[in-house]
Amino acid sequence: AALEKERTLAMIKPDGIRGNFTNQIKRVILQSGFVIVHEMMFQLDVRNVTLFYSEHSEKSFFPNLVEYMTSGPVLVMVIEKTNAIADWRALIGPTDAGKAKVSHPNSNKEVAPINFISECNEAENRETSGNSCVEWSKSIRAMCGSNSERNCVHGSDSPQSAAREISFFFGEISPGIIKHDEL
Ligand code: DGI
Repeated sequence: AALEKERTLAMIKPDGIRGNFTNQIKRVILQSGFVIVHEMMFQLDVRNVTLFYSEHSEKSFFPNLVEYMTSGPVLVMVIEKTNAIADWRALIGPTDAGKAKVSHPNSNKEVAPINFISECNEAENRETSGNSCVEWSKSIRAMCGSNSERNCVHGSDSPQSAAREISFFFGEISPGIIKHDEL
């Protein structure tokens, strides 16, 4: 079972698209052993964001989250490899991109692909996933994110959310069309 391939949802959020980080992020994805199974750009609207982030809809930051997520197109990808869900979460780094940047003031540095990081001995500022380890300073959010509000990428956090989020964008809908009533 440990060798079974897994799929997860990866998204480049509007700040990542605007900042021209798409190619760098996709290169890291491929160099880290993922296959990009589907990809599509979407312009989300308020209803899409409210459904996608329904667990946050009562939070004080929700209006900001909606404004951010609707501020431009997003690139949504289904990516696949063994341990994809945890490995992609490790690769993107912490929700608060500001934390990731603490030891990484240069936001344009290259991100290290997950398989190339073999040492990770520090107790803090790192994310481990199985045998893989990503230093936050080399994470994708360190490269292209700003803070906990604008963190440039998304990744499903569990098998349940991966299934829900993949079908949100790619299940039972015509490509490129989000039918609000059916989500
Ligand atoms: O799964 P993550 O994206 O790492 O984190 P999450 O599910 O806790 O939050 C989803 C998004 O909501 C996150 O990427 C940005 C936004 N968010 C989370 N916590 C805060 C936040 N936005 C603001 N302004 N303040 C927060 O504390």
